[in-house]
Amino acid sequence: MYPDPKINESIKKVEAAREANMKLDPRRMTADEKDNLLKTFHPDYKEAQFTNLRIGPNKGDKVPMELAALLEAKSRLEGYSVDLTKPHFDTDVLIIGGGGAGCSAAIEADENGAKVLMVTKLRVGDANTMMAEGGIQAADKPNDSPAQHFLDAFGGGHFAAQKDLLYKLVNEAPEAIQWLSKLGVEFDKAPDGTMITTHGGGTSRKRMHAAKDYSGAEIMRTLRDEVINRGIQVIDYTAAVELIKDENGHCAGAVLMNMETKELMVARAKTVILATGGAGRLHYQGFPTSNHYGATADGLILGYRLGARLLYPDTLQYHPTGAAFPAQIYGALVTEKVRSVGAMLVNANGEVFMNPLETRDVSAASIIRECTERHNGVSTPDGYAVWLDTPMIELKHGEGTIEKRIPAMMRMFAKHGIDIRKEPILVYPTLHYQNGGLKITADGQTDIENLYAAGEVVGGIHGRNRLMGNSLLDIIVFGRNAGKEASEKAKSVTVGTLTLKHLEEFEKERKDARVESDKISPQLLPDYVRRENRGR
Ligand code: MEZ
Repeated sequence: MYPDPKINESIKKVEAAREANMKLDPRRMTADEKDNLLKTFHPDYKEAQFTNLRIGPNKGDKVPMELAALLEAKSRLEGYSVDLTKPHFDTDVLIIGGGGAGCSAAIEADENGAKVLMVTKLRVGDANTMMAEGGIQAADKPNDSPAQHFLDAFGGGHFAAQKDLLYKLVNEAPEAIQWLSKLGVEFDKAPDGTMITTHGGGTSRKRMHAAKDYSGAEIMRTLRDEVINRGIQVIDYTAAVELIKDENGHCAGAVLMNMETKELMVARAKTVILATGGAGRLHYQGFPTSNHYGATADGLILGYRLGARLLYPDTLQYHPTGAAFPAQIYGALVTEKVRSVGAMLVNANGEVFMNPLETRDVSAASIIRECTERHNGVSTPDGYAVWLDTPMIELKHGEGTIEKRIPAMMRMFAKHGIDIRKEPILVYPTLHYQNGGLKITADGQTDIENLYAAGEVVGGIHGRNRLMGNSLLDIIVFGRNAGKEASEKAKSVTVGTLTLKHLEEFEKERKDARVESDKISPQLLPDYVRRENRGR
């Protein structure tokens, strides 16, 4: 039930047009139409929202203003003297981050016989992986191939993906699904035992494997259990606040901070894996986010200060369908699977204005155009939105489909009195994913020797736009890869004398570039303090 009479008037138009709309097969946009749409309406093209970095390995490059402020900020360690001579922890592989990539890395490093320490600023499993809904891609059906998967992802990412990384992603995908299945992930299956697969935006074959619409939670649950069952050492509520080098300039550990007591500790490690996830909680351009509470770009800051380059830090993903009503779930993910199983995007007049399975950047820009330039959005208490006509799903596929295929969506809206089987839902783009991040080689190593990275903190695997289901895939493929490579490398590493000299060099660079801000980073937690209450 929607309380607002104007919203209900619009619903009547959606209902009146539903039958005719269901027969439509809206054409895909041409490449030129997409380019023009993106340039005019996608947030990545709002030049005033970006700035050029003044310091560090990406000096001169364009990044979102909020990220620049953190990349150019002071170290949290300024004013502290940290004794590096008596480390509190000594390990082969230090993993920073307890999400899907971190856990996959930990499992493989443990499997390879390494001593592993995982630290996480919240709890293991508190991560964007847990929030992923619609599925994970893998070309493992007879009508599909990794080559086809590559073409879809390369085109969807505007031909900017690092080819060697994307090649690895798609070729190792079928094995990743097998690995997860063996660990205990319950993927949706047909009565004959074959995996049920669906389309996502920009896929030419049905290759999305899902566990209903809580695929990420199912994967995260399984990985977390495996980490715990193996007895891998995990320290919760402990953030990395700086990386440490040794006298050879190699990464050799991290300074850790207990999130509650603020106590500082030193972890010495032969190799380090950054698996800190994304940045949605920086709320670029004021967008709401579908991200987990901890998504504050910490890994980008830690790696950058050590001297690791970023790739495509100017490109973000706005998921086309964030919940736009009610306010309690504003920005929460409404999985793309809702469109995969048959719902169409419809404007305030009940008109279908785009093919529902365009790629994400194109879909988001198209919704923004509908609400801004074309004035065809539904007015909501928080702005504008379009309809996702969910009742179409059961009209197309029969009663019970919604409960069976997208039960989490049904529950999320039911809590607020909206029955998505009978009523459409209001959606608007929400900040969902960071396409850019730390540059890595195919063995998972950053520019800094012995510093590896995996998961959303990495840039370049997907180019300038990621397809649905390739992120759950990348945390598994590249998480495992980093765990294997870092643990293998650790066998031949002798750590030299630990140093934080790079922080002095960074501070000097700040001064020389006249960076005057007093901001400190990594941020660690979102900044939700009301401005008017500051200082009270
Ligand atoms: O890959 C994703 O971001 C994903 C599966 C999201 C979704 O729409 O469910």
